[in-house]
Amino acid sequence: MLKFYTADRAPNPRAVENILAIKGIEVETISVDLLGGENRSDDFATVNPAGQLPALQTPEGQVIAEVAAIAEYLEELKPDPVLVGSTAAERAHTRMRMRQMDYLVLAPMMMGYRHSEGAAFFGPRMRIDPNIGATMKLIGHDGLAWLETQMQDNDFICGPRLTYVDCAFYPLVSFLAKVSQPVDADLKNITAYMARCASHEVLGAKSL
Ligand SMILES: N[C@@H](CCC(=O)N[C@@H](CS)C(=O)NCC(=O)O)C(=O)O
Repeated sequence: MLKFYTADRAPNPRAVENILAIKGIEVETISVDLLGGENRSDDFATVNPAGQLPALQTPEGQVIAEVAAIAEYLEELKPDPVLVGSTAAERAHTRMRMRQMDYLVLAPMMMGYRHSEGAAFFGPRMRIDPNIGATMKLIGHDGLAWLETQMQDNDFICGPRLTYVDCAFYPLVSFLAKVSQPVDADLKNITAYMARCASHEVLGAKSL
């Protein structure tokens, strides 16, 4: 059976939880104490040397980290319902959007949080510089403003299709909205999209 290393109320693990629930894949769940720093322990480094969650261990013993890599693996394991794409073009579109979200929105917003409100928590875990928090937030906001232009008439980030990009984007942006960077109400398409995800039976099932 797959082993899923996760933590309660953590947005990146929640992305994989969403994918597992939508695809109906059963896993053995192993809870890691993220707040207490268990994910940064020597013991956990033998599971995921990057020291982060989520991580998924295959029945053969390989550990896969990174939401996008886990999503692609799960899609090959159980293609239905489709969360990457049914054609080469759809799959390319999903991968393009995930890279764009990571680079333009999610990483800068996360850095904005870590280097400001999250500085005391993350300080012992990684290099923190309070001088860059505000700029990272602005860069993340610029990314969201660009995404706004791409969301006109689109239900989801890849247009009409719900994909793993939504499974990852929604928990991270709603967590960051709560603790650090609320989504600007002027971003009407994104505001409507966030409400759509909140009412989705899986994505909106548990809050962070
Ligand atoms: N790019 C990674 C991000 C993983 C990540 O940032 N995980 C957070 C939990 S939401 C974490 O482990 N934070 C605790 C830490 O870094 O010590 C992915 O896609 O999985």
